[in-house]
Amino acid sequence: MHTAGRFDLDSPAAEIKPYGSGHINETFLVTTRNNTRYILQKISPLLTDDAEGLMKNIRAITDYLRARISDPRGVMPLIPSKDGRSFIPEASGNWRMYGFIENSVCLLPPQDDVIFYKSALAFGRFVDMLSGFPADSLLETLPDFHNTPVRFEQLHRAIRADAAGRKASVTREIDFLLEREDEAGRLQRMRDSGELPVRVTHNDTKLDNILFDRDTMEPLCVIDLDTVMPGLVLYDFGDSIRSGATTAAEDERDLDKVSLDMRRYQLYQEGFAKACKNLTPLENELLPAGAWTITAEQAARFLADYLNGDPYYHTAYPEHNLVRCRTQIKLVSEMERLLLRKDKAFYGHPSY
Ligand code: ADP
Ligand code: GN1
Ligand code: MG
Repeated sequence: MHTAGRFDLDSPAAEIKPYGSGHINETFLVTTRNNTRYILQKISPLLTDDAEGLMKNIRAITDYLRARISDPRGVMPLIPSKDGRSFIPEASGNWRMYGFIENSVCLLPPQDDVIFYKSALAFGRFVDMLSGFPADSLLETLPDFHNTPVRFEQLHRAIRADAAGRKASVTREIDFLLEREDEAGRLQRMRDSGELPVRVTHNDTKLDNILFDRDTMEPLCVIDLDTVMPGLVLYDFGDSIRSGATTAAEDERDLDKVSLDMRRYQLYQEGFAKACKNLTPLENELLPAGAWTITAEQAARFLADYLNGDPYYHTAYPEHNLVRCRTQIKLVSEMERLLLRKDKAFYGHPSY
């Protein structure tokens, strides 16, 4: 029997086909004989081997949200296995099932300004709504996911190992990032010292992790909950800016096309602060630093994966991760020019 048949579907699966464009998990659209649709996912083994803990977090978060959101399409509907489990471990990996949120669309950035503003409201509301959720009851299933110093340590390790023999071709990118390593660790140090509050955050706030209503184009549901963990709200803000307030795709080859769209930046900031009502003055002040930090971190993650021979991110061609790293580096430069130029700490860095 196919894995899909082991879940509690309304009737047997009639069709199963690959779906979506995520970088990590494998996603399939399942249509049953009754024409009901479901989303089947194989959780990447590189994400975590604690699928039990991961699914426990997702169950707790979705139950909490369901008690507060009246729209049944507003929360990811987990479908248990026939024997009542939240995932099925198989030799091929750990599988889970969600109900398909019908009449919804998933939009890839860059989109228009109105959509982007609405995504700020949706992600801001998500953090705001979870502010009453006990953060320490969540398992840290992906330890150090946005611990930027650890991400740079992983880059150092990848450089030392040079497993794919690619180091010599990326010295410029390595130098650019390592010059910024110390500054990139600043927010994590402020988290460690207690200056910045730890909240329940989404940690992967790309536009394509929101489903919009196809008719009204209003945000319906925040999806991709694997990374919901205790974290800094600045990274949630920043990841949306990194991925959505940019003028080009994450894997654009022509760097002249890659810049920071300041109008988008301001719109997002406005929407996010409106929806996430209790940002502290320090958090408000550090929003630009959040955008810069996660973009530098993402560049380091793509570069480390490239140096390691691309084990983590799905790639379509051999230099895909390097191309992605370069767009992030260009954005880091643009952020230094447009967002942080008054901050002395960033003077003197060569631009890209
Ligand atoms: P990844 O971690 O690989 O990004 P996601 O959980 O974001 O995986 O899912 C991949 C894609 O599948 C999404 O971009 C979205 O288009 C679609 N998707 C996921 N869950 C649902 C759902 N419950 N209903 C409708 N579409 C969904
Ligand atoms: C991954 O799974 P997806 O495509 O939503 C990654 C994010 C990165 C992003 C870069 C679990 O997101 O952290 O920012 O790629 N997710 C995980 O596009 O590593
Ligand atoms: Mg996703």
